[in-house]
Amino acid sequence: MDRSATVVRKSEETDIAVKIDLDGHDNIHINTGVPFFDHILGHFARRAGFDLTIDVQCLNFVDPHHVVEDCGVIIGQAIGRALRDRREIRRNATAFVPVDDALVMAVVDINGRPWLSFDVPPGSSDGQLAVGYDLVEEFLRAITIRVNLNIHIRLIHGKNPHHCLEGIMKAAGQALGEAMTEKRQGLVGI
Ligand SMILES: [Mn+2]
Repeated sequence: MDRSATVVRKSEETDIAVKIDLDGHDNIHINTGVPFFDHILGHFARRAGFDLTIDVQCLNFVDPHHVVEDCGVIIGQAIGRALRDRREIRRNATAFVPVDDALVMAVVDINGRPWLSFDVPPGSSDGQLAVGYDLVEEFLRAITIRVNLNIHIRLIHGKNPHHCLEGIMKAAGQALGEAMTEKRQGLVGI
C-alpha cells in the first residue's frame, strides 16, 4: 500500500511544500532556511524511516519560531494523510536514544488522542542554538495534534544542548516510525 502524501501550505510568513513517504529509502531533502533545524529534522526523518522532501520559502522572516511551528503543522498533516485509515499499524513504540552525553526516551501511542508530554530537566539551557527546547516542543506538539497521537519525551540526562536536542528528535522519530510500521511487516514466512 502506498503511504505517501504531499501537502502545500501558505501563510503570511511561509510557503511550504512537503512530500513524505512513511516507507522510505533514505531520500531526505530538507531546506527550511534554519540550518540547525534542517540538521535535527533530517535525524528525525532518518530515524523514522521516512522519505521527506520539504522546501520552505520565507515570505516574511520573523524568527525561526514560525518556520519550525509551520513545519510541524504541515509535516503532521502529511503524516496524517499518509497513514490512511491507520488500522494495520503497530500503534505503540518506545525508543531510548543516546547522543554522546545525552540520553532520551520517547514513547508513542497512535491512539486518536493528541497529547504531548515534554519533560526536560529544570535548568536545561539552549546555549546559542537558533532552535531550542521551546521550538522542538512546538514542533512535536504540532505533530501530536495533526496526527492525533500521544508522545512522551523524557530527557533522562545530558549537558550539551546540541546533543540533547538531536537526541530528542532522533528518539521521537524512531518511536514514531516504529509505531507506524505495518503490523505484519517483518513477519512474512513465520
Ligand atoms: Mn549533530
